[in-house]
Parts: sequence; structure tokens; C-alpha cells
Amino acid sequence: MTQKFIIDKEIAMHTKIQQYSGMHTRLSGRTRRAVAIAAILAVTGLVTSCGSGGHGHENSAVPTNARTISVTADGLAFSPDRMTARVGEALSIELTSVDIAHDLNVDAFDGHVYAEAGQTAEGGFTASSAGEFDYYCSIPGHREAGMEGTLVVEE
Ligand SMILES: [Cu+2]
Repeated sequence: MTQKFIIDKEIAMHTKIQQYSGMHTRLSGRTRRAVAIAAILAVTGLVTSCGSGGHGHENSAVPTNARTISVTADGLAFSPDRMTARVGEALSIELTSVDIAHDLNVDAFDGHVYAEAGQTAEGGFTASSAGEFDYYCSIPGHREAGMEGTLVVEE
């Protein structure tokens, strides 16, 4: 789903670039090329700054009656790196980024929360099915460095 979103976004951007280049048909070929390159760089910058998750920094809505789980992000690790829930349970992840900005994503349930350095933010989701699900930080390089955890949802 995340991949599809990124691809859709890229297609939309390329269309935009084409439209933008088309509007400048009276410019010389060289200028047009420069404009197109500038547009591509601007677009790439936007995508990169959002991290690999492609969902930006929007925190997912917290369902009513959610149970709050406090998670600390520090030193490229989550604490705790394992949490448990019941099927159908509504959760709110209260993420505190200690050292630098981090996010926490539970793709299985569309849960996302991003917190700037020294800040706490909240994002929620409903653990709608049983199993073990990964959560991770989507800031480039962080998951690769081990910034992930497991959410266990029990029947
Ligand atoms: Cu991180």
C-alpha cells in the first residue's frame, strides 16, 4: 500500500513536470531542460524529506477509548520494542523523541506518529487482527540500524 502510494505520487509528479515544461514551449530548449531539472529536484526533495514511509508527518487519528502506550525513541531504538494488545483494541501511541526526530509506523493498521526532537506526539489505530506486526521508524537509515519493534495482537 505504501509502495502504491509512492508510485501514484511519482506519476502525479511526472505529469505535473510535463505540464510545467509544456507551459514553457516558447523558452529555449536549454531553459526548458533547466526548468524540468529544477522541478524534478524540488519534487525529489519533497519525497525524501517525508522519509520512506511516504505518509508524511501526519499522525493517525486516535480512536475514542484508546489505551495509551508510551514509547520512547532514542539512540536509534524504541523502548519498549515489544507491545501487546487484544484484537479490536484501540491504541494510542504516545511517542517521545529524545535525541532527534523519529516516527513510529504500524503499517498493518495504518498507525503513524511523528515527533520532533525533544517532543511528544500521539497517533492511534485499532489492532483489528491477531498476529505479530512490525513497527519501525521510517527516517532514512533508522530501521536499517535496528529501529523497529513487534506488536503482538492476541485473540
Ligand atoms: Cu528514527
